[in-house]
Amino acid sequence: MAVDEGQRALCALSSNGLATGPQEQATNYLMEKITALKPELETIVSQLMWTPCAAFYGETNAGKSTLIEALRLYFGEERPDAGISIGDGRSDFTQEATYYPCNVREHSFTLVDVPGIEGKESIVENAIKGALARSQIVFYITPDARPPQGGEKGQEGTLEKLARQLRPQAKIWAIWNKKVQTPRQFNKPLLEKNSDEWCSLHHGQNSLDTKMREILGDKYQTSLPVSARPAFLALATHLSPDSKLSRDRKRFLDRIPASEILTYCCIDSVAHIVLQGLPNKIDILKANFGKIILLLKELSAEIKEKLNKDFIKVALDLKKIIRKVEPDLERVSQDVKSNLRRLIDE
Ligand SMILES: Nc1nc2c(ncn2[C@@H]2O[C@H](COP(=O)(O)OP(=O)(O)OP(=O)(O)O)[C@@H](O)[C@H]2O)c(=O)[nH]1
Ligand SMILES: [Mg+2]
Repeated sequence: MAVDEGQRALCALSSNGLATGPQEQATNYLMEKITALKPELETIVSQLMWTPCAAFYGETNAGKSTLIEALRLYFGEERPDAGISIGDGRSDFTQEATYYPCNVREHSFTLVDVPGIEGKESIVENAIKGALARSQIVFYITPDARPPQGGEKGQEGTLEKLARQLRPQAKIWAIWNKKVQTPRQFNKPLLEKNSDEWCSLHHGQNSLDTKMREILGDKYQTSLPVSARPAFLALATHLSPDSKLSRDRKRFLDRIPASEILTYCCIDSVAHIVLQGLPNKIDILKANFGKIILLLKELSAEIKEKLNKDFIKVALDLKKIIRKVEPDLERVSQDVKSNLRRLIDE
């Protein structure tokens, strides 16, 4: 690896007889730093996400997995196991974050199924944290149009939990997943203006929008309605014929054409946010380079401070060494860059 070359360059310097006394100490110090840099860089690079992520986050049973299943089909993925991640109503069904890579035309991104926030804290907390840290968009999915409850007497309620877990996030939307049960419900729009649900989502001090904006500030965008299960059923053309999902699909499609179901369920609006709202590859590249450069800048500041403190007397001599090492460091940095580019291209 490129950093090894840097080490070799410094070794060569000391064996050249250039570095003696404090110079040798300085060289040793630099070598130590470069050796320590290697695993740190490797850890950072291994944690970087190269495709943008949209996380589906919220209470257990809200319909996160169902909505992701619907979106994957909407984005053109044909799978024999469609519907497999949908829970059966037991709580804590999904305990690990699951990452689903998607490709839509030139656009590559990942949909992240985050464990339910009411799952056993010790089991799911880290998985939730990791998934949110990687995502540039978060959808908070809720089956209830009313805002989440705050805790009583200093206890953490759902609202406080959201405020805590969503803090480092970029953009957040709330999605009200209306659990439509029968095709008869299609007689009315999914969300009627000025209906009780509409007011719960959008109107007044106690609306979901107001409460979410209070805890999340400008990162919060708005709330929108979907109905995940009928959308999934309309899109799932390859279900095994004797499954419950298949019977449910028939129940809806016997009454309403698939295209109408999809329009009613508002799956378009979520797909649009994913496609338009995620950063492009260049932005992701910039952000990832930024993280690496930050580490290098911190290291360089540390070295500078140490030089000023301990090696100022031999600074002039050191300058000579640095001039000699410069081309090697330049090569190391070029190699790191090209290795990273190769990683991204893979
Ligand atoms: N009727 C109806 N049921 C739905 C809808 N969306 C989800 N469900 C049902 O709600 C249950 C839970 O859905 P999931 O998608 O597994 O919920 P989840 O948010 O992933 O839950 P966890 O994985 O436990 O966090 C399943 O039985 C779904 O079929 C909907 O739009 N209408
Ligand atoms: Mg789930």
